Amino acid sequence: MEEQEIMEKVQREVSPSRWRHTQGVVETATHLAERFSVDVQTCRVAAWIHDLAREWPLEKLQQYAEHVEIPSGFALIPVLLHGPIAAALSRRWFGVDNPDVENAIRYHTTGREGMSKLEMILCLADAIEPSRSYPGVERLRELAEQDLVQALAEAIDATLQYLLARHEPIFPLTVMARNDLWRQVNHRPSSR
Ligand code: DGI
Ligand code: FE
Ligand code: FE
Repeated sequence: MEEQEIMEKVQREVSPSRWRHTQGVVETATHLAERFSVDVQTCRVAAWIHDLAREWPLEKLQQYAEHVEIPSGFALIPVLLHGPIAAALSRRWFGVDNPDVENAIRYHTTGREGMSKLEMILCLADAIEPSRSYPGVERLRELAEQDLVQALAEAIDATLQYLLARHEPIFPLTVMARNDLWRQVNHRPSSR
């Protein structure tokens, strides 16, 4: 399906403010894809679709969840369901046939171990797109120009701090993603 058609279909599923967020994620993901040599068109498609189901009522999410593959444990934290559902719809509604796109959408809220560059870009773009505003986002935007892995590691730390401060449950994949990214940052050959 053409990008234009994907956009129009997604826009029908979300509120105006969520649509502005989605446009921001596409813009930021495009920039990061160019910066870090990932296919721009693939990134844009993943970004358009990522929050398609973000505002669906819980009953609708749970109904769809019965018919699509949901990673283990996601159903315990309902806000995580919109990723795997949008991932499944990327194929069913839009004919996307790309496991990397599906994984990027599926895991965009949590991250996971062994993320591809596309997965990292979507997750980071989601956190730093222009309409996001939270303590530290400016530093993340600057760091994102230099270092995709460290910027995402710090973005996930910020999410974890936010969740801890609110005594929210922490999903284990988020912790595993975080540890994996910091391991990569700390085990890189130094440039000295
Ligand atoms: O869909 P968005 O709002 O653009 O952003 P998102 O998909 O990254 O995150 C949606 C929400 O999920 C956000 O408020 C943070 C929350 N979240 C992310 N990881 C976890 C989590 N919530 C819980 N309880 N546990 C997690 O591990
Ligand atoms: Fe989301
Ligand atoms: Fe989002």
